[in-house]
Amino acid sequence: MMSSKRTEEPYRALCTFQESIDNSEPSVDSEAQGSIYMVFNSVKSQDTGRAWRVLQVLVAVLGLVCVLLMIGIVVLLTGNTCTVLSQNGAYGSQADIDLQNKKLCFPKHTDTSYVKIVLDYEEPLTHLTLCMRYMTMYSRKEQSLFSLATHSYSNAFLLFIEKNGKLYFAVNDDSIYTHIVSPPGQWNSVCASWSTCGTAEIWLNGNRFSLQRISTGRSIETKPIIKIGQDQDSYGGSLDIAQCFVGEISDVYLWGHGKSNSLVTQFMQTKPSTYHDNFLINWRAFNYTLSGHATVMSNASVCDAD
Ligand SMILES: [Ca+2]
Repeated sequence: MMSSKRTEEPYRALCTFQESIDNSEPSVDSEAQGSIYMVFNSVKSQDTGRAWRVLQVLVAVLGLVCVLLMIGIVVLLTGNTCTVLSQNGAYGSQADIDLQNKKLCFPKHTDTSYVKIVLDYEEPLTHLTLCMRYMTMYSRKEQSLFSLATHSYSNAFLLFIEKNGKLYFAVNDDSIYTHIVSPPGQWNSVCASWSTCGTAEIWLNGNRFSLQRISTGRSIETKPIIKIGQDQDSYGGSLDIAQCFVGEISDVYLWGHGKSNSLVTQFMQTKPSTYHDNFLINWRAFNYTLSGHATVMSNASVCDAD
């Protein structure tokens, strides 16, 4: 029995050791392995969150860039970034526009409404002829039809209606009060001509009037500023609301030469379709800038002047 006992003891010891291994707490290596696994999962979770946030920011930035690109494309396609509009919605500035069957409308008493024309002839002018049509309802109001100012003279070439309804003409500040009455409430055709010889003439609705000599020997300087519908008392400025034109104007032509009876006769009789002369201002190729309430309308439209 003793021998049997001795034989069984090593086996039992081995089984006890094996049971102790099977039933023991996790070993040190197993704990470390679990910790690493947990840390790995934690890091993995943090990385996923950070990547998600980065992705959200990228999507937002891309969306903003797309919106800005679309705005840029729309602005480029419309191409109106540099166009100035008058208060009535007409284009503020035009070059070489044929205004046949159109008119300029000056509906309000302001010192800001006018049509501006800048000329750039190279030599001082020794002759000048202006023709235009106009209509106003006012019979007792100072109104400037055509004001050409140079650096030296604010009234370098001025056609004006006096308070008594008579036409006033000035060249290089040398002025003439005429007895020519401008009838209100109808379209009037007027031409005014001058040369350095001092000769000055006005035609109104087919009637010719010779005037006394004005601005003899003095030519009209280069780089003038023209304002239709306002009177300039300085070069390009000093406008007076009391002298603004209220009504309608059309068929404005300016020639850098003296009177031409056939040309004036043609203008007075009809609305000419073409003139074969060298124009400084041509209604059929008009270069102008609108300001304030001044606007371009078709002849069939109604200009609601105050
Ligand atoms: Ca004035």
